[in-house]
Amino acid sequence: MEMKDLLMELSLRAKAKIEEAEGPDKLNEARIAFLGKKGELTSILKGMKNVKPEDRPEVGQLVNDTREKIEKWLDESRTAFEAKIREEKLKSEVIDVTLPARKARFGHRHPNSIALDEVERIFIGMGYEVVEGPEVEYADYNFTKLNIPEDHPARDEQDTFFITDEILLRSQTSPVQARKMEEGVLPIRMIAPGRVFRSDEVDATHSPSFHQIEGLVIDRNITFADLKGTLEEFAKELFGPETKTKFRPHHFPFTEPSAEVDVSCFKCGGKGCRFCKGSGWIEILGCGTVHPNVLRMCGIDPEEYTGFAFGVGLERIALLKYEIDDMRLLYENDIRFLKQF
Ligand code: 2U9
Repeated sequence: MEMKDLLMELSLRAKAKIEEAEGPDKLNEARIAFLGKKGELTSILKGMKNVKPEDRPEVGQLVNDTREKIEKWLDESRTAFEAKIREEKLKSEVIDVTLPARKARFGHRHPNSIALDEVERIFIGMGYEVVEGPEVEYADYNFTKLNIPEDHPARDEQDTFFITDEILLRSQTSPVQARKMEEGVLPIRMIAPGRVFRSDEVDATHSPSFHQIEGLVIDRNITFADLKGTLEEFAKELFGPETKTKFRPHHFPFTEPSAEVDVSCFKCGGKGCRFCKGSGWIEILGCGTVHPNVLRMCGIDPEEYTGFAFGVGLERIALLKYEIDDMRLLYENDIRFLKQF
């Protein structure tokens, strides 16, 4: 066959092959078969030596035209496949914006966190700062500086988790206040919330690890009256404006005089109910005027400065506020329980 006819026949076959290709892979096979190094067009070119020299420019041109033609068909077909693939991808990714949205699942705040936020809000409103400190403490800060002497039962290994003779897991957040007093910047108006540890068996009202919020105010001329006014205001904000408070004499090593504070039952208003065990009162915290020994040991002159302090159990507040009857519920983190707050 003449070269011209060979090329014509080749381009017809190439066109048919390209048209029937089902995808980019088949197109590539066609490209290799017709235009590749060992492809048909190359082998036709090898036949150029048999073409008469005067015909070579024309045949050469024809070879080039054929190559360009086949390349053009391949390109067109590849572009069409790409468009088709893009279109299918778009179709598969279509989002129906009219569908109702899936409901997002939110986490829940722990009752302890809600109660702590509430207490912090109240004291920040009265000008207090919130201060935190280490959970691993020196016995010196946890006991000695707080006027708890060597032979005090609170120091007993049965009550406190000792790490060494001098280092322990704090049994109260008071060391945070002792550290603050030692900094020597007065006056002080602070609360110290945090985790504390006591070697207690777990039951409905006890746990080896719980949380306290302690407060401390140090300034000139601070009296028990300031303490009473502050805690009455706190009780009203936390349990409602009708809440009454009762200060019962008590004893703590770090305060003198000391008191325990009861609030009128916010469930029955003080008449007596199951919630307050018929008494009309609920105990919520301990407090007192800071013992002069504590001031002295923390570098403050008790002749010039006085202060008051108080301590509340965070879990106790959470249990009361949400009428939960077992502290263990606060630690189990059962989502069915937490969901309710
Ligand atoms: C300094 C001086 C005095 C902190 C105080 C209480 C009374 C108290 C208990 C309540 C229930 C602890 O959570 S509980 O078990 N606390 O009754 N705490 S006065 O007095 C301080 C603290 C720091 C420097």
